[in-house]
Amino acid sequence: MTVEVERKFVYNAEMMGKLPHIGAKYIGQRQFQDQYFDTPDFLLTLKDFWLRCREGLWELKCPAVSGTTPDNETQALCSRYREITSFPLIQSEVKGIIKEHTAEGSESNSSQREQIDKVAKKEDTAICSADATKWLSDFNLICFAEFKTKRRSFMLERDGAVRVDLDQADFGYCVGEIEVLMPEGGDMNAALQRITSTAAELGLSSEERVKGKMSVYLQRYQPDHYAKLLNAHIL
Ligand code: V4E
Repeated sequence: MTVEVERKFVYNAEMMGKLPHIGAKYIGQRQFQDQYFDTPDFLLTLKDFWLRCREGLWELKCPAVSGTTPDNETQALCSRYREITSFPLIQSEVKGIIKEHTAEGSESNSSQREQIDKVAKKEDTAICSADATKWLSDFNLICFAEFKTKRRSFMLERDGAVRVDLDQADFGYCVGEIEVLMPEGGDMNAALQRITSTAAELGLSSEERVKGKMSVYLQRYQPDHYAKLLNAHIL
C-alpha cells in the first residue's frame, strides 16, 4: 500500500517561474472531477477517512499510522495518508468503520448490521458501476462534495521522485502541493526531508498550514459539516 506525504502551499507566478530553474520537469495538465462520499452523520470524515470517486476510479484516503513522529513544525505543514485504490479493499475498510460504529450503538442498529453483512458477502466479486451505485446506497453513503480541478504537474528528482501539482478548483480556489509517495512502513523522515528541501528551493517561507480544496469547499458550501470537522480537529 502507498502512503502519500504532502505539503500544500499558496502558489504565485514567481514560484511557477522557479520550477524549471530547480530542475522540475513539466509533465502535463489534466482536468478531473471528484465526488466525495460519507454517511449523513459523517462517520467516515469524522474519523479522517476520505472516500472519493475520481473519473470513475475509487480511492480511500486513510490516516497514516507511522512509527515516526515528525517535529511539530513538519507535522503542522505536512499531511500523511494511506491510499487504498482496490475497490474490494475500500469496501472492506468502509464496512469495518461503519460496523465498528454500529456495534458501539444500540440494538436499534441491528437492521443496519444485517445490511452491512449482506453487502460484505459480495465483497470479492467483480465490481461494475451498477454494483458501485448499489453499494453506496446499501451503506447509506451520499455525495457531500463535487468539484472539478485543473491540474498542472511537475516532477523533480531529489533522492527519489518529488511531484509538484498546481491545482485550480472550479469554485475559485488555487492551491499547490509538494508530494512524495512511499511504501507503507518506508522511511517517513526521508520523505518529509525531501518535501522540506523542495519547499525551501521554491522559496516557501510561510510556516502557516495552507487549506486544501476540501476545507475551502466545505467552509463555503457545507458549513455544518466543516464545523464538525474543525471541532473534531480533522481539518
Ligand atoms: C485527505 C483529505 C482529503 C482528501 C483529498 O485530499 P487532497 O490531497 O487535499 O486532495 P487532492 O485533490 O490533492 O488529491 P490527490 O490528487 O493528491 O490524491 S480532503 C481533506 N483531507 C484531510 C486533509 C488535511 N487534514 N489536511 C490537509 C493539509 N489536507 C487534507
